[in-house]
Amino acid sequence: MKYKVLKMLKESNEEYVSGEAISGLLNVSRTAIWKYVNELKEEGYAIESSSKKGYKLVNSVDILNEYEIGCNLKTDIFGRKIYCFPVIDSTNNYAKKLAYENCAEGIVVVAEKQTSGRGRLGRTWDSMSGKGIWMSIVLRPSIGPEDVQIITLAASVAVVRAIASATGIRTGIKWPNDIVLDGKKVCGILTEMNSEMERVNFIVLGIGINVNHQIDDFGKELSNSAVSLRAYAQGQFSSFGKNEEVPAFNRSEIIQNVLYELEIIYNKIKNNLTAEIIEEWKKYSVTLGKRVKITSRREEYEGVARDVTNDGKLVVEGIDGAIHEVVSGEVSVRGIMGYA
Ligand code: BTX
Repeated sequence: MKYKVLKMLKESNEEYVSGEAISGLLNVSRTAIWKYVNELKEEGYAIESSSKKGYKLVNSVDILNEYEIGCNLKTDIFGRKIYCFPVIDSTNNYAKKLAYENCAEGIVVVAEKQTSGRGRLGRTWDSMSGKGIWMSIVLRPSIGPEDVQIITLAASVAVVRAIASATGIRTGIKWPNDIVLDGKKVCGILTEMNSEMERVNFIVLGIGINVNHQIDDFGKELSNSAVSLRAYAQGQFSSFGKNEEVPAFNRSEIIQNVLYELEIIYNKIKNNLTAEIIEEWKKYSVTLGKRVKITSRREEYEGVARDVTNDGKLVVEGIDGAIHEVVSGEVSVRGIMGYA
């Protein structure tokens, strides 16, 4: 009901709407409307109240909730049910819980802040409040566990496209799961699965995008390796030092675009069009052709990243000339000359 009130206020285009009109249309008391308006204010909406004229929504620049994400969503399945939290341990954990409870494919979990955001291989993901997109989506593809790698690569292509269409910023992909800008990480993707020998039960696709951070928001540890879309747009990392003020990006709009692009690319996977996805992935790659160091539990070697197979493995030519096909699950890849 709260969001029905919000919808009416938005539709009035910054004109006052009387409490009477809202309560008449929604069939609830004026006291209840007053309560909903207060809840909306707590979520960050600027709503002016006048005892004579009613309520007026002044602005709502970058607020994350089910309504903002859902209202312009162009998908059929992805994000049709959205859970939004002000704080959560990890959106991947909650999405996994829903998946175990048999939730439908395409359910999305979003949080303003994560207290235990996770990266790959036990690493942590810094997920400060109100600045980024910390989201997870439940997938139930009919593929075998050996084919899951393609999901991560496809998701990176979708994120690159979504960021470009929402903000105009062109990002690159570092195999397997990072989206980068000027050699710094702007987004990480964590694909976790639950499977049997032959088939995948579900996948939780976690996506973390740094959106509106200022350079100082990243602590000492990350200040050289992380970037946000806004900090990049402001030129905070540019050697030209332009440092312009750029308004905050609308995170809901970016999420809508991510879900839209993900659904398109996921349908390609379902229709066995993975070669197309890999072709596009290669266009955005910042890894191919670069010297890399591969570290796994068993071995460590250097070489040149030559190609990506149609099932998403990185083909590395070792310095001894041996060709390796690398699966992302257990390795860390480091660019030797810069961030590849
Ligand atoms: P990753 O293991 O490739 O990257 C983790 C590494 O990246 C960390 O060790 C740190 O050096 C660096 N890092 C940590 N936080 C940030 C940040 N905000 N920006 C840039 N660099 C950072 C990448 O793993 C996968 C991350 C997925 C995050 C999403 S958020 C929603 C979902 N829930 C959850 O718990 N994880 C995923």
